[in-house]
Amino acid sequence: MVNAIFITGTAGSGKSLLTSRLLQWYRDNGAYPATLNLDPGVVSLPYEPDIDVRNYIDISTLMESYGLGPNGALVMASDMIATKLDEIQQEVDEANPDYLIVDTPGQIELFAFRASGQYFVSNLHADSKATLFAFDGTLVSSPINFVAISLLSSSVRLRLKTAQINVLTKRDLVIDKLKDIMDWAASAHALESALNNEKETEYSLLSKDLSRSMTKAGFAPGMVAMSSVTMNGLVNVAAALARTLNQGEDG
Ligand SMILES: Nc1nc2c(ncn2[C@@H]2O[C@H](COP(=O)(O)OP(=O)(O)OP(=O)(O)O)[C@@H](O)[C@H]2O)c(=O)[nH]1
Ligand SMILES: [Mg+2]
Repeated sequence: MVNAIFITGTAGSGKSLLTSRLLQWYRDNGAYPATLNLDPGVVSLPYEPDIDVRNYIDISTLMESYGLGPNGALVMASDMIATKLDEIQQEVDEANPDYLIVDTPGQIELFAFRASGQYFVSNLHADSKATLFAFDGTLVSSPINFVAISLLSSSVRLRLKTAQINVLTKRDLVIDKLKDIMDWAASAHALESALNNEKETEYSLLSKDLSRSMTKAGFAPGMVAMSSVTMNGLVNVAAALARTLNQGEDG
């Protein structure tokens, strides 16, 4: 039974550290997890990936062979991820983990919004799949920003088409705002009243319209808060994943 968990989120939101924490959490709980690094451009990781796209795609070779700059090479590398699916699938099948934790590229647009990432997520064979979207706690500084990141989360869901869990990362850094943020996530009413108090009327109106549409469309961002430093909330992330992965199985 391979459960694939795709860790997505804005750049620097804590995806890689969360990958390492989930890996440890599953190990500590007697499961057999494995990690897959899908970021061809990453230089160092807080864990030793079991499967690594960098073994198949090398940014510096692409730069030299095609005369590309670092960004061009990164785009090309991202587009090549899909072409390495068979080899990566073979490694996954050989490892046959209970949980395959997939760390995705820092630049979310290179993974979620180009064809390659979507192809990879939908064609990887796994018994159950879920996407975790990391809301960087330090970016959710206002209700308007909260809506803006929720839109990004919704748009990742539209692209990857898997069950999705929204996770507020770095909760240790936003303790003062935590209650507000969790209220916005839990209640459309709380979010609207917070938006009503914003000074930028034009933007708060737009944010309200957008959040209503997301709520209506079932994109309501239920949220789990966690910290990869204190580990507070990690158990809730694992519980949300268990629920979501099980639902995937039934459906
Ligand atoms: N205080 C605190 N810092 C965190 C937490 N999670 C991650 N960080 C820090 O945030 C920075 C980015 O973390 P990463 O795990 O590399 O984030 P990422 O999303 O993988 O980054 P990219 O792949 O480059 O987009 C690092 O300096 C981490 O140590 C957290 O829960 N609390
Ligand atoms: Mg990373």
